[in-house]
Amino acid sequence: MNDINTTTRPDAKPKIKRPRLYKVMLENDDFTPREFVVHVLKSVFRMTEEEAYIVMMAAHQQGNCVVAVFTKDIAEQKAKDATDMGREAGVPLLFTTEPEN
Ligand code: TYC
Repeated sequence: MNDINTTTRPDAKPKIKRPRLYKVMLENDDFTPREFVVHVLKSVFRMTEEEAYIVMMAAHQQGNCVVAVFTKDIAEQKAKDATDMGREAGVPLLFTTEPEN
């Protein structure tokens, strides 16, 4: 089977689909200091201080907040790296992933 179906069927639909995207969610907790959450968001998700503060406060007030959206592998790696920074600092900071729609 040829990989580009338009070679033999010029009117065929292209078969390349966008990968499913995954949200990285920041979960609130009662123990992690606000400044530490901001530090992790800046470090792992390359946010500015202002962006990180807004996301941290949204999670603090709502219970959780979407941090960013990535392909599955990147979302899972970033959620792990960010959660590990909390664990290494002895706080229960948690980032999770979930498919978008
Ligand atoms: N709720 C924490 C506090 O009051 C701060 C915090 C915000 C922790 C967001 C986690 O995802 C979080 N110290």
